[in-house]
Formats: sequence, C-alpha cells, structure tokens
Amino acid sequence: MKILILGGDGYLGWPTAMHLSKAGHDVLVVDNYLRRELCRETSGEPLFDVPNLADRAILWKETSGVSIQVAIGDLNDWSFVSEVFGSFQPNALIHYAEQPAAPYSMLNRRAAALTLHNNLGVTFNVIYGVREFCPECHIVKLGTMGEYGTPNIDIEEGWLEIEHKGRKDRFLFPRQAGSLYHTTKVMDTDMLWFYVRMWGLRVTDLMQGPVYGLETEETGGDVRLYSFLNYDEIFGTVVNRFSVQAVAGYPLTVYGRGGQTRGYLNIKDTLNCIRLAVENPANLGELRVFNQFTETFSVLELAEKVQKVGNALGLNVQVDSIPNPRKEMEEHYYNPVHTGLIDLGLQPNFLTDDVVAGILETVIQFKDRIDKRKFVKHITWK
Ligand code: USQ
Repeated sequence: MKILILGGDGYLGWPTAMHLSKAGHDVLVVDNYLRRELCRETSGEPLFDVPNLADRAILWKETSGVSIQVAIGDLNDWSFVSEVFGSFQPNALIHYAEQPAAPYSMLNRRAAALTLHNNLGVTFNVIYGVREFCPECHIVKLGTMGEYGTPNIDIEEGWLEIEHKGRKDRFLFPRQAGSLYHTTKVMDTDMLWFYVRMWGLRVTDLMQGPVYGLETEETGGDVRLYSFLNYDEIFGTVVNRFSVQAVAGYPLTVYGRGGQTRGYLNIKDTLNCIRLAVENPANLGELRVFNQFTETFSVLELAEKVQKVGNALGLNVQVDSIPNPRKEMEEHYYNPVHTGLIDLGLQPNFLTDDVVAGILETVIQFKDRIDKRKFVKHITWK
C-alpha cells in the first residue's frame, strides 16, 4: 500500500515508518519538526540527539535496504496538503501530526492555543485532503484512552448502546478528557465522525494509552535508529521518565497517591496495532474504534516495578510522592475493554522485568547526559 505517515518525525512516527516500509509498504513521512521546536523552547530536549528525517531515511536505507520518502512542511497549510495528497495518492494515512503533550497544553494561553489550532486544523485539512484527492483512503487516526477519562463504569471500545425510556440507540462512548490536549482528541473524534456520516469516509480511531520503550524489531539495537527519549515533565511519559530518574538517582516522581490507573503498551505493540489496522481497513462510511493498550497499571505499580528492576541492576532507586500537578482522580474504577486489536491478531509484548531492564540499560549508556532540572517544572493544571 501507499502509506502517508503524518507526524513522521515523532516518538511513534519514525518507528512506524521503519516498520511499515520493512513490511513492504511504500511510505512517505511528513513533518514540520514542531515537536523538536517545542522541546527546545521548553528545555525539554530528549536524552540523546536524533538525526533529522532526511538523515534517518539515509541511515535506514543503508541498514535495511528499504527507502522512506520524506516531505517537510506544515499540514495546517492547505497548499502543502494539496501538494502531498495530490502527488502521493495514499491508500492509507496515519495521522500522528498533533501536539502530543498534556502538560504543554496546560502551560499557558499561547501553548493552549497552539495545541487547539494545530491539532484540529491538521485533522480538518486531512479530512479535506482525503475528500479532494483520495476519497477511498483509510484514515488511521491516533486518538487517546484519555478521551474517556476515568468513568465509574466499564469503558467500551468506542461505542455504547444506550436504552432510554424504552428505546435503544448506539452512541460514541461518553468522553470527559483531563487536559486540553486530550480534549482536542475528543474534538478530532467528533469531527471525523461528522464527516464519516456526511461523506462516507473510512476511519479507524485508535484510543491509545501511554507508550513506553525505544527498541523495536527494526532498530535491532542500533541507537542511531531510536526515537526521541523525552524525560522532562512536559514531553516525557511516565515509564520513560521513571526509567531516566532511576538511572539518575532521582526519586521517582509519583504524582499524589499514585492510584491513577491507565492502559499501557510497548512501542512494539503500537507498531503492530497500526499495521493490523492499516492492513485490515475500516469500511467506507465506518468510524471504527479500537482501545489500544495491552495491560493496566497504577502509577505506583509502575514506580515499584522500575524500582525493583533498577535495584536488581545495582541502582539505588527511591520512590517519592509529590503533590499532583494535574487534576485527576488518584483512586478510581478502571476497566476498559480492549479486544478489537487482539481479535485482529495482536500478540502483546508485556511490561516484563526484562523489558524494564532493557529500557534502563539504554538509559545507562547516556547517563552523563541526564539533566535533573528537567524532571520537575511545576506546570500545574490550576
Ligand atoms: N505521572 C506521574 N508522575 C510522572 C508523570 C506522570 O505520576 O512523573 C502520572 C500522571 O499523573 C498520569 C499518568 O502518570 O496519571 C500518565 O501520565 P503520562 O505523562 O505518562 O501520560 P499522559 O499525560 O496521560 O499522556 C500520554 C501521552 C499522550 C497520550 C496519553 C495516553 O503523552 O500523547 O495520549 O499518554 S492516556 O494517558 O491514556 O490518555
């Protein structure tokens, strides 16, 4: 298939490009380096430098023999979208091209506005790009489990049948996001669902939990092919942050009581889920939703796991509870369904001690580059 990867420079974009090109697809990655710019602006540089897309594509060609095409530009700019969609004519596109950090979206008005305009503007242009240039193209959109929040009922896979006063209908599962970033994903889903109903688009919306890890089948242990490892308070996600804190000898920053439970997945499983979704497309006129995670943990359970494995590696890992900068429930019910991707054939890579050790060992190679000032920046939701 001809596959466009929008946001192809990101934590997931580049590994996805390697994975799908290795699987035999014709891949074009698109990015405007926004994430790199925002990381620099907020002193959130990743643990090690990552080459730009053109250089990564050359490196990938040298190591795998497989080509990835690159286009640099802003998907909020319609003329750029027209050029890319019109000339490439994709069969499928993976839409990662969003400002991905919840804390960044809560930083100040400017950051909030950027998140809103970028995320919704790109989704809107993608919808128009598909309608105008490739109406049968399958849109695979990265949503988030955070769209659902933490309701006191089981979370279904996207849809809920409701019986009201003796009548029944099927609706999108109620959503109540916990940050402006997560709210833009709710709005994306609503916009996609609207155009699925109006224009018969073909869409898969992946409600993904926080991802961890760097190593994939394609990197083969070559750190030059690794993605960004962010560990700062804004762009770092919890397992990756705890791993860097463990290596730095910095007490793991559990927010509040640490009972916040989420569905997590290994970066390898993100790639498998994306490939399964692309290779088994939704129908025209269908908004298909999958809950994309493999196991649930509380934050405290994650900290204890990293502590146990870190100590076995000779690190002295402490766990701290710090005031929660976010507004979220620290004790809550959490039982999301996640059978759709398993039914398509996903075979999960769980968060075993070996996987945690692998992340810690990678971080240890870059121990000297850890800047402890990045761990806590006091960005609050208030
Ligand atoms: N947390 C801590 N200590 C830390 C960092 C985080 O206790 O040092 C807690 C947070 O309060 C939260 C949980 O860990 O309860 C997860 O936080 P996170 O920063 O790993 O993830 P989050 O901000 O929710 O966002 C990440 C990705 C986002 C994706 C989302 C999936 O950045 O792009 O959409 O995970 S989900 O969380 O399911 O919404």
